[in-house]
Amino acid sequence: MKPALTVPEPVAMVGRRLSRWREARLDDPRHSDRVAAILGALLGVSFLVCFLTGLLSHLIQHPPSWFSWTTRPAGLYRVTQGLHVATGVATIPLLFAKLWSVFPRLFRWPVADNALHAIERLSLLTLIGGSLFMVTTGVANIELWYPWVFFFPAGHYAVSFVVMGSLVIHATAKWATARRELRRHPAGPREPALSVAGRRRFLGAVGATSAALVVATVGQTVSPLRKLSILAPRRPDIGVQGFPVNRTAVEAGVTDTAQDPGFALAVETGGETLRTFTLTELGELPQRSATLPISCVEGWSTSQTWDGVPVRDILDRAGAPAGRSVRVESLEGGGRYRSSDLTPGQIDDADTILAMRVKGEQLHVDHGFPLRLIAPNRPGVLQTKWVVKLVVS
Ligand SMILES: Nc1nc2c(c(=O)[nH]1)N[C@H]1C(S)=C(S)[C@@H](COP(=O)(O)O)O[C@H]1N2
Ligand SMILES: [Mo]
Repeated sequence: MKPALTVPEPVAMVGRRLSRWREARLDDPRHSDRVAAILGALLGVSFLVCFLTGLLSHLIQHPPSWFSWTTRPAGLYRVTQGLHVATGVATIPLLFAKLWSVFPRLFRWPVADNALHAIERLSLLTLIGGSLFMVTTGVANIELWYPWVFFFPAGHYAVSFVVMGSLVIHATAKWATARRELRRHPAGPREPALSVAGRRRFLGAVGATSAALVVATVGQTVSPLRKLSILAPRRPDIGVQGFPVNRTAVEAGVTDTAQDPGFALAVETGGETLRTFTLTELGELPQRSATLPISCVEGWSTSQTWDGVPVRDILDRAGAPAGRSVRVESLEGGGRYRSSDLTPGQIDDADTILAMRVKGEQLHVDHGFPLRLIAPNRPGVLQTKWVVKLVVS
């Protein structure tokens, strides 16, 4: 076929040499079409699960008008976000194995056969670059390390679309070859027994690395595996009152205000205070006990038994109009997580409470004393601590 591009002879010569080097590599079973196809299929599944669970998490935290998130099952978000982090972690060895396996293929001559082929090859740049960006920022976030100038969720979210777009182009281009490779008999006539063994050893090692990484992190949310969770920074059973704290009262600058004896919760609407409740008054209202998880977007979670007053009852007693959404505000002066919103549907769930106690003890100030919002099926970032105000819209 005629090359699409004409280039000076010295460049073409280097190109041809690289091409020969590549052909020699491709005889190795670890660089074969079959390995590329198997790793590609596994990556396709892990990317898709990771993307969909991530998209869901984004929609729950920034709901557009057409989206509303249910309160039941109470632990659903814990599962979807656990899957998001676990598939992301499992992707890392698969991704590096795939890059290593197909590396010789990047050097082909001519670089592209036609314009369409050139676009497909260019999309590899955004696919590879974007994927590396996703796993690096994701891991840094799980490990509580934020060396970035940009806001992590916004960057991570935006680049996920670049990656998925490039992945669609790549999967379309490779579909026929991958299908053929995945369908043919594993030890087909074209492959000597030795290469089958080499290929299997390679894939086995990659799979084992993925599994080991998942086991070493998933204990942050799957409690029975917590002792194996050596790569996760938090264990669900370690922290004040026996569970983790992300942001302490000192960090949030609320140590004094949270422990002020004159503390009172206010219910407001349209800039007007409908009613205030002292802690004694709240303690005298009918209490509700609920066993609910905190499910942090970073992949750790912990289930606890909380006691407090349903938000619905507080609003009713304040004479607030029903069917409105409510902004829950913290004593914390600034910070991204100083408030969160409740929809009418979420307020109607009797387990949406302002908790004063956990495990039968008074809440520790690091866990949100005097009041913390806890509600079913909600990302941790929306379980506002040190609640001082309910603003009815
Ligand atoms: N006011 C306030 N509430 C907050 C936060 C915060 O930074 N400020 N952090 C949130 C996050 S990210 C999580 S996961 C849960 C649990 O965090 P904790 O471990 O700090 O209690 O509380 C949420 N509530
Ligand atoms: Mo969180």
